[in-house]
Amino acid sequence: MRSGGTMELLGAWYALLCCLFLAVAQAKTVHEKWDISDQFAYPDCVRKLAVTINGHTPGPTIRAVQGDTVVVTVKNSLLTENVAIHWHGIRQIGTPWADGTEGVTQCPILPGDTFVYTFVVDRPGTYMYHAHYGMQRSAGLNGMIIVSVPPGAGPDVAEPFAYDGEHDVLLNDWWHKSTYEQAAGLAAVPIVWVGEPQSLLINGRGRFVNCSALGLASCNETHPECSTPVFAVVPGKTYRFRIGSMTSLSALNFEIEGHPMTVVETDGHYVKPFVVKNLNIYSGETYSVLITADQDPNRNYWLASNVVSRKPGTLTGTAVLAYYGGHSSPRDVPPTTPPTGPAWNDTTYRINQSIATVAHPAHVYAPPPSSDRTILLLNSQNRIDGRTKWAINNVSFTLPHTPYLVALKDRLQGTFDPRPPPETYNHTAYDVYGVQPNPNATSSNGLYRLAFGSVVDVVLQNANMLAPNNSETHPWHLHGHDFWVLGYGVGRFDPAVHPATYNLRDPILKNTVAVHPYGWTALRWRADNPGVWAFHCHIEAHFFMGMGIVFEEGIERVGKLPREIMGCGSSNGGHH
Ligand SMILES: *[C@@H]1O[C@H](CO)[C@@H](O)[C@H](O)[C@H]1NC(C)=O
Ligand SMILES: *[C@@H]1O[C@H](CO)[C@@H](O)[C@H](O)[C@H]1NC(C)=O
Ligand SMILES: *[C@@H]1O[C@H](CO)[C@@H](O)[C@H](O)[C@H]1NC(C)=O
Ligand SMILES: *[C@@H]1O[C@H](CO)[C@@H](O)[C@H](O)[C@H]1NC(C)=O
Ligand SMILES: *[C@@H]1O[C@H](CO)[C@@H](O)[C@H](O)[C@H]1NC(C)=O
Ligand SMILES: *[C@@H]1O[C@H](CO)[C@@H](O)[C@H](O)[C@H]1NC(C)=O
Ligand SMILES: *[C@@H]1O[C@H](CO)[C@@H](O)[C@H](O)[C@H]1NC(C)=O
Ligand SMILES: *[C@@H]1O[C@H](CO)[C@@H](O)[C@H](O)[C@H]1NC(C)=O
Ligand SMILES: [Cu+2]
Repeated sequence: MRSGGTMELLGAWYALLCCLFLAVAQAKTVHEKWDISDQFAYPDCVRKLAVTINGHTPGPTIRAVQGDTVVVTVKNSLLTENVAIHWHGIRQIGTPWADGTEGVTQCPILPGDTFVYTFVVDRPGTYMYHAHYGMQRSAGLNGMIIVSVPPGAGPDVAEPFAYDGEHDVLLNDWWHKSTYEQAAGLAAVPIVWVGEPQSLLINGRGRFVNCSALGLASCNETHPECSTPVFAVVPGKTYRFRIGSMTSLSALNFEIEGHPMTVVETDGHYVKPFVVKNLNIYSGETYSVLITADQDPNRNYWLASNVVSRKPGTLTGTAVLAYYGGHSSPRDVPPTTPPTGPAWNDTTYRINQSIATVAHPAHVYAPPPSSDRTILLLNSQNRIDGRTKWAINNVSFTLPHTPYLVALKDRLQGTFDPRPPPETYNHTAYDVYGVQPNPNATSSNGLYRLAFGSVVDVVLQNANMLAPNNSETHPWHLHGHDFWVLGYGVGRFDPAVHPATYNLRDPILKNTVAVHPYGWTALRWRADNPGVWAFHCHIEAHFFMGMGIVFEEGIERVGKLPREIMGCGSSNGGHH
């Protein structure tokens, strides 16, 4: 559902109709046919070339029921650019080749080629999809995946909350420079940083200040693609807002003016409900919140998206919550100024929300009480040959030309660095608050190999950047798994002390988690999904600069690889 004009016309009963429809429909296979092309778009009223799906950015919302098979036929109609699409939050159990991660699980889809992604959505929840090739996600190739609970589901699956209607909110940030210009700048000596976004988008719409007053020739403030999204509510009803963040850079704070939100789901897992005035959401995360339309129905209210964790240089992204049945019209601009969110640098406020996010009491999946292996991952900003990079334990990640999945399964030699990364990195000597005397690092495409079925703990350790007194938030995303979030801490992680503070009682399962400034975040999961899985910072520029690693597990259990994922590097796909 793309909100905006459609919502205005269809009114509040749309959501009810939609839920009725889902309860009746029991499709076993959901087919999507996508044509990927460059199109001029006006997401913030300024014309820009965007990578679109069937002409749109964001792309269509995929709606399925738990257990359905989703088949997406992707035709790459870009003239000169490759494509790969990742299904963010879908674990791809039994289909590791459908993960859509270029260089890890597949070769890119070449211009003119068609590739079919087939996978099962095995869990209800709120998920997303996006390009996983170069910095293509930033160019607009993204959207939502909504998997609903099958009718008559048992208590282990059924939602432990009720609502009358639903709205979907995809948050994003947006730049006017092309992704090529951004990528070239990031790789330049000295670096040309992408800078703060020009606009913040809600369901693909925003507003770049007052661009016509600025005299921008490419500005069209009456273009329908940048009309303000409107979310309709009926007084007294309770709504589920499914919120996802696809930002390339920004950590966001989302608020619905005057309507406290009860957090009930994140990344497909039910949360022990807690109430917030506004919600911090990091790139790659999804949340469901409930609000009740219990305010004065004779006016409208703002939805607001604000940058946190970085000093904001972008106007608040806005949309309108429109009450039906009162004296207001969906087009009425709220009489107030949009909420500005919490102080951008109030890290404690954001850590509080992270800590409050635990499993719903009726949906606790207890983690194994101990792990077989602990991997400490130091996140640092470094230099290599004068270029600014991000490194993990002093190694900056580069993608190989042959996808690991093919290289490992088909035992292709010499396609990546066979030396495993230095996993027993000595953190004791590293001052996480200081500027490093020697910022040089190395780069590698070596990967971590996990014993199949073993339990692994990963502790992500944040640190100071190249500049003094500066540490950012990094949202880390794991492919192929959900992990238990065992704990957060500030300062240097001490393996002799901090594991005793882990939450082993009711930790939330997630696929994306924040590593707060100067802090650490501890995760645990079982390496039981045969395949090769990327684990990386979800900030597009950071992954581009090397902030990621790759895990292999159970490669010998992976079924026969489809030839379609091959054809690059040493993987010739049978074209002898
Ligand atoms: C809108 O444009 C005017 C004239 O160029 C400028 O003075 C004003 O600061 C702009 N407003 C914003 C919010 O940028
Ligand atoms: C702005 O976009 C609308 C809708 O496409 C179009 O009708 C109008 O002519 C455009 N205005 C300008 C100044 O280009
Ligand atoms: C946040 O930044 C403001 C300036 O933008 C500063 O005055 C304030 O002390 C900072 N607060 C914290 C908690 O660092
Ligand atoms: C964080 O939570 C603690 C305990 O609930 C509370 O006392 C404190 O005020 C909160 N801090 C912020 C900045 O929200
Ligand atoms: C860091 O690397 C640069 C080359 O990029 C070299 O000139 C410099 O000496 C190195 N610094 C140290 C401390 O090794
Ligand atoms: C780690 O570094 C510290 C400080 O330099 C040193 O005392 C300690 O022996 C090192 N530990 C290992 C396992 O090398
Ligand atoms: C990182 O690697 C570089 C290059 O090998 C080395 O000069 C530097 O000392 C290492 N830094 C740390 C903190 O281990
Ligand atoms: C960094 O912070 C420390 C302690 O908070 C302060 O003494 C120092 O002046 C700061 N340095 C810069 C460059 O801001
Ligand atoms: Cu990052």
